[in-house]
Amino acid sequence: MSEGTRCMWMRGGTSKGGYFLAEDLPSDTAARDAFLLRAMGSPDVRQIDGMGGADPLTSKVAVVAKSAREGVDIDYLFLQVFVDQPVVTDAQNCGNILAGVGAFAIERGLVSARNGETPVAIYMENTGQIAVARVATPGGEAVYGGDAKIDGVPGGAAAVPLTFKDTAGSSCGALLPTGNAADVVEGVEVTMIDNGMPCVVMRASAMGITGDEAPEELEANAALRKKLEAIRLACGPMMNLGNVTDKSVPKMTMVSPPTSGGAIGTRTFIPHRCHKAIGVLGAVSVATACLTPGSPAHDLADRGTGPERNLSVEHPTGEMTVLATLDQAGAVTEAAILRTARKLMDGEIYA
Ligand code: NQM
Repeated sequence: MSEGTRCMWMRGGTSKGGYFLAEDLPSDTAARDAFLLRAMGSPDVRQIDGMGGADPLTSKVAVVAKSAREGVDIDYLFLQVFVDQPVVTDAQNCGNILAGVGAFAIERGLVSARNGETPVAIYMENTGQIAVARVATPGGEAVYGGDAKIDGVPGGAAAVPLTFKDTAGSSCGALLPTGNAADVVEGVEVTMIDNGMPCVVMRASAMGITGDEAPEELEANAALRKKLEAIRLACGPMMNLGNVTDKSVPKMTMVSPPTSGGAIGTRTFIPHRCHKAIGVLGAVSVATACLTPGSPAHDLADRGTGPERNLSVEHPTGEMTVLATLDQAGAVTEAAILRTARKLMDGEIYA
């Protein structure tokens, strides 16, 4: 029998995936990626021969190691394992899977927990930036149960507040990689923006939809998908991302007026499936577009006032609130988001 590899399966926010210590995975990238494809059961739309859930949101991996960086506890590399293609990519970050990383590091003994709550400083290798996750640790142990609720996940769990600083230009080199708040691409006005996640933001009305449609209806709209992909492929090089044909960025967010008392309505393709909610850093980038004068999102959004803004980003299964801190010039300097996470399985995987 082949040997198993130690891993933990966790829900992080509205995503789910395998959490590994870097030392438990092959150090050679090609061997690691081949292993992860087998572990998830990719490429196969059903991922029947692996752990993946046949959705990009459940085909994710966190690779975690103790950090040698000053003031940082752990290093976190996010890997997206494509469902239907033999591709494993580190070209994007993931703020949802991030929500489980602190507890995982405590469980594996990389971080000593305090009694009460433990702040874990996490270096996000994909983008070279730092996030802080506050993990509930009563009695010095990571706990998952609690009353915090996030839309897109049934029931309650322990709160995991996440704080991001200085995420502008994480992958594109600048918050607005073209230097403009708005450009016209394929005849559609868009904002190309990166405040932690490269996103193309456009009005739903400009794409011929209301923005209230269910993800399944949008995925069944072949004309919409074709138009979105044409815009995405054109935006990739303009965002310093190169040819994005086989990349999971940029994300494509169509915005509309809020319908449930929030700041903005969203429907996001990530990039070929419609997200049932919205990504964490995706929401931070879209909220930042709402705060950027000249963006097609700006005038649609209920933006509030003052140096601290609570921007409720509506999505197909509810909302995600981005708490944005602005400097005097109106630039977003810090963003905080509430997530939860849950340990589902700890054991060995055979791949
Ligand atoms: O934007 C999905 C998710 C994500 C990414 C995606 C994420 C983020 O919901 O930080 O969390 O956009 O591929 O997990």
